[in-house]
Amino acid sequence: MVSVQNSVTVDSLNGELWSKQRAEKLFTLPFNDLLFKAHTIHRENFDPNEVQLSTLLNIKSGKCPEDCSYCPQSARFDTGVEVTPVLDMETVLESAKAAKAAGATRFCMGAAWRSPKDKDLDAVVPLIEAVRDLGMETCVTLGMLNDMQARRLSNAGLDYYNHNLDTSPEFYGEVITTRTYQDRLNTLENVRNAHIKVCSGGIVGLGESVADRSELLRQLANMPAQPQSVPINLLVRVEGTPLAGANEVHPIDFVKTIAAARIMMPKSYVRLSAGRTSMSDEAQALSFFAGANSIFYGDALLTTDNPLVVADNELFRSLGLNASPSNEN
Ligand code: SAM
Ligand code: DTB
Ligand code: SF4
Repeated sequence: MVSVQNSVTVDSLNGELWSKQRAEKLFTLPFNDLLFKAHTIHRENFDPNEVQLSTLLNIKSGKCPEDCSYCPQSARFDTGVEVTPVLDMETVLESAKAAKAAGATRFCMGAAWRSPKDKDLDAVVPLIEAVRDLGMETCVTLGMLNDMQARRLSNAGLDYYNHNLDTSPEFYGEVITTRTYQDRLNTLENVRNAHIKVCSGGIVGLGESVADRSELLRQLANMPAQPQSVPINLLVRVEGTPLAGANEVHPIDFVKTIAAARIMMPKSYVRLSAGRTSMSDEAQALSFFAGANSIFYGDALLTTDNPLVVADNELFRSLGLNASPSNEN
């Protein structure tokens, strides 16, 4: 007789902090055990057939002073990315309305700034208010924020602020030298204190080890409050950036990272983020099974391509997935 094991020994911790050892252990589990655990936790907390859709718009492109070695928008790398001032209201609203009509519930505006100046916020605040008036959730990612700036965005009614940790504290210095890990944690603290929901995650494929992936997730999971949204990006290897030649990530290793994120942050929306154009439908399906329940939806990310909306709609149809209805997240 075959005995079927219906539980695995690593449990999510109720309110306790994740130790390094316990987090790393997730990555050593047999794949089926890891996925079973992650999917079980996913079902306990979410409708397993629902995916939240966020659409991105780059409202200020290129010429960023930072040296993030993955990023096509850094002024230090020759990537041919367009340089633009902040987009006007009409262009932003047209894009947000199209995103809403296509089924997105959240509109995320990104700007290639190290940190916004107060006059930059003068331009962004009306955009947040106008997108909000369309009945969409708003998210912006503008770089580092001080306490006052976070409060200003909160007063404008901003729902989410995206600011990624990107990788582990140990590996971070290999990727970015122009701002510290602590700078990032400080921004996230300012965002939390201003009662804006936190969207924070990282990138897989920078050349990091499995221990670094585990440590990134541990940093996120052990925050005073776990981020409401956790984007897991697969590196988009852009010609001209120092990481253009980075090694490919095996899809199974990517899915393991999604599963560990689900287990360590049971109630967070885990977003299958950049890099989907290089993923098979099967790898995406496994990611949804492992607990991903949000995507970037729309034909472009910030400067690079995303799967076409028609292709995503077809993928959803074949998997029996539904878009989350508006204002439930
Ligand atoms: N400039 C702001 C900042 O860095 O805080 C906001 C925009 S920045 C482009 C937002 C995030 O996009 C980065 O933190 C990184 O995680 C992700 N990202 C940028 N380039 C990427 C790439 N080539 N592949 C995957 N993710 C990328
Ligand atoms: C996030 O974690 N990923 C998005 C969003 N937050 C801002 C950005 C992905 C950028 C991919 C490269 C590009 O298109 O420039
Ligand atoms: Fe600038 Fe953000 Fe790109 Fe870093 S990730 S170079 S801060 S736009």
